[in-house]
Amino acid sequence: MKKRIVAGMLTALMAASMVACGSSDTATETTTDTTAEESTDTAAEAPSGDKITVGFAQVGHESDWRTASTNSVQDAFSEANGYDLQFVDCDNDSAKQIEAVRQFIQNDVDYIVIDPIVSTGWDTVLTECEDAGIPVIVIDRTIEDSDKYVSWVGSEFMNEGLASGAWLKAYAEAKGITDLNILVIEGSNGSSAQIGRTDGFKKYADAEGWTILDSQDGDFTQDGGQQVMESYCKSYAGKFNVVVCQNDNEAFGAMDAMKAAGVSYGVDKDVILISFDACKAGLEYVQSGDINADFMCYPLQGSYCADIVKALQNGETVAKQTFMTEPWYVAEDILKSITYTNNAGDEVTEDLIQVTDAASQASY
Ligand code: GZL
Repeated sequence: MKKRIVAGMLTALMAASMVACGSSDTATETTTDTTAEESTDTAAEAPSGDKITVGFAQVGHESDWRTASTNSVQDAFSEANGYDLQFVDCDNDSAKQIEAVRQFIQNDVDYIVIDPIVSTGWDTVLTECEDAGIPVIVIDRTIEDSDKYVSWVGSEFMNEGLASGAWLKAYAEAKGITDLNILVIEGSNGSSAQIGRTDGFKKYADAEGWTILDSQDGDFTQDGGQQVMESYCKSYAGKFNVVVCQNDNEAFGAMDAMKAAGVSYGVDKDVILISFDACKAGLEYVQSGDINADFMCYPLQGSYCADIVKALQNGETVAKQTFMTEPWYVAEDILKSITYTNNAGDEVTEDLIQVTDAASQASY
């Protein structure tokens, strides 16, 4: 017998979960680090032995981060754990992603998981999910134009951007660099990761009077990072001393382009190189001094997602938001921590982790 939450119950459940979120301690801050073992207890109690069917509409396959995210969700919703996972790689195509969700509704799945390529355009299809009585869980990126989902698990992207600005300010002061001329390679336009990292970093650039020479979309891919950086090396030759890549794969491409153009990057080189994600290969470049700082975005959200499904199966309310707690990695030990006002308006001091073998090999 399928355990279904009919539309009315789903609405009540969402209202309850929102009420639960009203109290200060339910927006659970989940401590994660690259050595953390994901919870293995993700086996579901499917009623009368039925598999629980889950439809997962994933952004695409653009980066190391995405591969780790996909593997995490597929491992959590495995057949051995009692699930029938319907997986769609939406290839960074928003129309395809909406179509995949509608197909899940047609397939009458028990739950839908979405990592939204972009933050808007969601309310219509989420209303269709609600009308069909299918709970939606959102992971990683955020949806800004609808709250018709029962829970979201992901990162505070604005804080990633703010932390990168706070670090650059402190690092430049420590190195005696006063004139910062910055090139930014953004992530996929309209994604909450791109929006938060851009806006957070720009808050510092505006406050400190830094010059952002250009900021173009590299689509979170290595090819994208390389193409944008090749163009930058021609247009801004000799004029820049900082490159900010909004994920590691863009940084890998940017490094290839700068090397070909004879521009050195990394510790005590022509260009300070900043990245996000802190995947294994990214941290190896931090350890070698090619990337000066890498701001982690934690991708292994599969087990958190499965825990939410288990709670819903048991009729429990779930937190509306679960934030990943993410470390910041650096190549040198000249700074121990950074202090900044985060997106919640709190002044926070966060440690900086100088990358060692242990950290780089433990990452995803
Ligand atoms: C961020 C995630 C981003 C990563 C990129 O949470 O959505 O998309 O930073 C990935 O590597 O492509």
